Amino acid sequence: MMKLKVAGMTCGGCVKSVERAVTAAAPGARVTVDLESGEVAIDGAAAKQAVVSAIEDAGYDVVGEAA
Ligand SMILES: [Cu+2]
Repeated sequence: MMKLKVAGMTCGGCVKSVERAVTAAAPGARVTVDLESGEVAIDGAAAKQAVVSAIEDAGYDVVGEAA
């Protein structure tokens, strides 16, 4: 389980974009996005660098790992 703190998500559309980006970078992983806290949880096999790049390519900023 990896948890990232992502800045720039403001609505349900952003949540969907991030979910899509992470799913594309980590096929088979389960993605949970908490819009309020800006936390993106990824459950399953995922390469952190690939996931971070995918989120940033989608237009959001990964600001760190969530506790
Ligand atoms: Cu949005």
